Amino acid sequence: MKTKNIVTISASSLVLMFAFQNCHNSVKYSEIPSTNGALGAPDESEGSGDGGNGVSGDNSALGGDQLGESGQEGSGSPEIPLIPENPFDPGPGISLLPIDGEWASIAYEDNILDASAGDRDYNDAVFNYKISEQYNSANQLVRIFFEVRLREKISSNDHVLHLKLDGDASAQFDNIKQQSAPAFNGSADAKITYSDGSETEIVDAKSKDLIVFKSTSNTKGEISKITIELKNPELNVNSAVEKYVNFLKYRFILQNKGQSRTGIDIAEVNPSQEMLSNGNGYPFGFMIPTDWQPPAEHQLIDDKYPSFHKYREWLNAPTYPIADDIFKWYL
Ligand SMILES: [Ca+2]
Ligand SMILES: [Ca+2]
Repeated sequence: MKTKNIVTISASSLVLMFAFQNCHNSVKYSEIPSTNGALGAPDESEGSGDGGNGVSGDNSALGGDQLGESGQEGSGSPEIPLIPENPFDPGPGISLLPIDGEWASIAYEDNILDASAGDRDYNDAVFNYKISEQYNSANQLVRIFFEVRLREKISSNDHVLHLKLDGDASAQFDNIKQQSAPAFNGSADAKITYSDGSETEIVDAKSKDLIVFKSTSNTKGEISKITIELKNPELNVNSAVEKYVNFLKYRFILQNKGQSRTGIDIAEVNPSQEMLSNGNGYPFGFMIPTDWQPPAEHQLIDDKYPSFHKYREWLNAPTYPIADDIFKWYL
């Protein structure tokens, strides 16, 4: 059973918009101005798991709002169909990452063969992304939508961005042994639509290599869209529709084309030493739940974000519960 941690931030005009918990009990969240709160503020009582019926009703209404808004106005969430194609979901609920109309980000330092993690400007490849999970009326996950945008690329290297759904990238990348939870149970088909209009359809996509970006050269600003159609919704039942997507299920891996047998995970999904530099403990990639502004070329991230060291130190020696400010270094 999933649970959510909701952390109230004192002395702040911002409202906590999403929170989640992974198997290590770490919590990461985003603060979005309350005026932007299309979903409304989370209820602190939510997530205890003992109020399933009430929470379900609440999310039904939520899903309807999101469908209408995004379907008619294209307000930014991935392409949630206004009339669901699945005959079993007349009143679907939607879980989002981050909130409707916003972007989250993943940022990479692209030379993982450099044990010191290079110049640590984390602008080598930066992507925005958003995820929607669509649930049917039985709270079964039926469809997942992604939009991924290349936000920045300041590197002489070219890259491929991969998405792995089964939590195991070890067959493709020699440096990745760490496994993570699969994105869903059962099988699914996928369709990827690239900015040039071309499409790739992938049958039984769960264990396959989904190429989200074929190249980061001259593709800044381009958007790839991915649709995952689950074949076994009955194996993916939540006690209630989650308001917030757990991004840890979706493993985006950057490949430096010049280092084809190595991959770079974000540290949240792969918290092992595989993704921390040997000399100083900097991660090679991380997630930010906002549209993040990376440092300038060759600017050390600590110079632009002086609190980054708190996050880095935590990655190198995780302790629980996590102090509130650890994941707020980017604000
Ligand atoms: Ca760099
Ligand atoms: Ca750079």
